[in-house]
Amino acid sequence: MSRCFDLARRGIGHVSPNPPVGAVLVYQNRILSEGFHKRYGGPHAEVEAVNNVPAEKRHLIPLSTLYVSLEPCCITGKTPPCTDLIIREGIRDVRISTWDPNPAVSGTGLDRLREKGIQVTAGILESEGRELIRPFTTNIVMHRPYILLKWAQSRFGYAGTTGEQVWLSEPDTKVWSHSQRASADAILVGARTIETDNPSLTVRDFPGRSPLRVIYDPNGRLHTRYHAFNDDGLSIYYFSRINNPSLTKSHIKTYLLSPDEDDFQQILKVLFENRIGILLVEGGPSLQKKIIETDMWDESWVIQTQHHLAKGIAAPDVMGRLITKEWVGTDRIVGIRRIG
Ligand code: AOF
Ligand code: ZN
Repeated sequence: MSRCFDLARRGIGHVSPNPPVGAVLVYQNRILSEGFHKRYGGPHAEVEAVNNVPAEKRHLIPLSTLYVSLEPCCITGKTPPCTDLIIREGIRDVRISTWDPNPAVSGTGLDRLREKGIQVTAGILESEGRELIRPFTTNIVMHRPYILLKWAQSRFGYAGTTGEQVWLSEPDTKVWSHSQRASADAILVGARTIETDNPSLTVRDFPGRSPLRVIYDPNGRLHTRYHAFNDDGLSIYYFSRINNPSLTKSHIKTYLLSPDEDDFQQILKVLFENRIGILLVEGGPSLQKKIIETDMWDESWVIQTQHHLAKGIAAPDVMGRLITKEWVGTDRIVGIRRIG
């Protein structure tokens, strides 16, 4: 099962808003084949594992045990049900980590297998299996993207100064930041961050795809000369309360925010409808503080630097459960999860 998790992780950054899933076929305590869900809309892990069995060993499939990190699906989505494949291949022993939170599958996938007399074992390394699909579970249950907040702060808790870019973290931390960008489907920043930092919001220092860019400019101040609006083939979603004529470009999708509903809620709704499973909010501090106040976040990643900045804009303050602490040079990166 641990191997299934390792395989599943290779899909992170490519499968959302589907869950990352890994599968291993084992014959007489040896791995016969492996597979993982590689891209959204692509074959599921079980299909990959079965397809990866060499032709001369296909007769061993019915004698093998299938390990999967997630309950096999029993629905026709973009791909056919994995339960049908398992039954067709004559596999008699299926072991999973955790059930699928998708209400269309949840428990029914396992029932389908059991009805056919297949031996099913569930709950292997379950907490790790559940952890792996956490963003997917939030998407399915809460009908919104999984929300990550990230900021850097000085040793005195300041995030920057008004109207002027201050680089707080170590150069090596940029690699970590870009790896985090690569695992998100979209990245959101407010207008002030665009004006102050003029970020590109792409993944450059890490191998991976760049997320879709989401720009929140309630008062319609921005223009297309900022890097974030570059036409580099990636979608850009622009949210504003007013129509901004300087941003009418074919590669920019503009959404007018209604005064009747909270701006962030409206943004989340549009993003979720557009299959954004993981949203990274990189700034600025006032947008992040607002999000924290409304409790609409899942994880905060704080880069605690040694920078001496002692005035300016206070970094957000967040309460939650500490999940990780890691060092990049003299920067300490702290991951905090919202409780509840
Ligand atoms: C599995 N194995 O590797 C994954 C599963 O649209 P589809 O056909 O890709 O189906 C998506 C649903 O399938 C998704 O919502 C989740 O319930 C399940 N994901 N299931 O058996 C896999 N990725
Ligand atoms: Zn499936």
